[in-house]
Amino acid sequence: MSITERTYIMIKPDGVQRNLVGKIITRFEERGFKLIALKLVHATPEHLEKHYADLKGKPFFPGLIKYMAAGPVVAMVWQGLDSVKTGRSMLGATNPLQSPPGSIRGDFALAVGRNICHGSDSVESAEKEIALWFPEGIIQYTNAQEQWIF
Ligand code: RTP
Repeated sequence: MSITERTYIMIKPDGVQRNLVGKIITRFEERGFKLIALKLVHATPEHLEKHYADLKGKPFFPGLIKYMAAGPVVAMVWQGLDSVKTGRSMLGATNPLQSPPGSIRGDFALAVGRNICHGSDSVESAEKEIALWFPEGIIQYTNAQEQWIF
């Protein structure tokens, strides 16, 4: 666990179209994470199949790719202490009905196939996902106070 741990967080097409981008970003900002990359991307099915390669073969896979390709997503990298695990707990469970109030899915979503956001499930997945979604690399910047405020 380190203060420079990075996670890949993505607001899915339904989250974008339901105008939840600001609310989701605010939660990560207010928790204390640092935004180090962000862009709006309308991903191709081929790109999404790479992102979800581990799920190929699942019965919901074709529907998942169609859903994720239906509109732009917000691709983001957030940095901070235990960002991968904490990011997942902020999102809630995969099935929003099992997500507690206070989590993003628990507050804003109902269905597993429309769960508005994605978060990396391990540091290794985060590294792969960041490389897939930000092949151009990430801009580095320093907050003067970041060493003691988090
Ligand atoms: P994500 O990758 O999107 O953060 O989700 P996750 O790790 O919590 O869940 P995962 O098992 O990796 O599933 C990826 C996404 O596939 C959709 N899904 N649909 N039974 C279903 O219809 C079903 N199961 C999963 C969800 O959009 C899930 O987030």
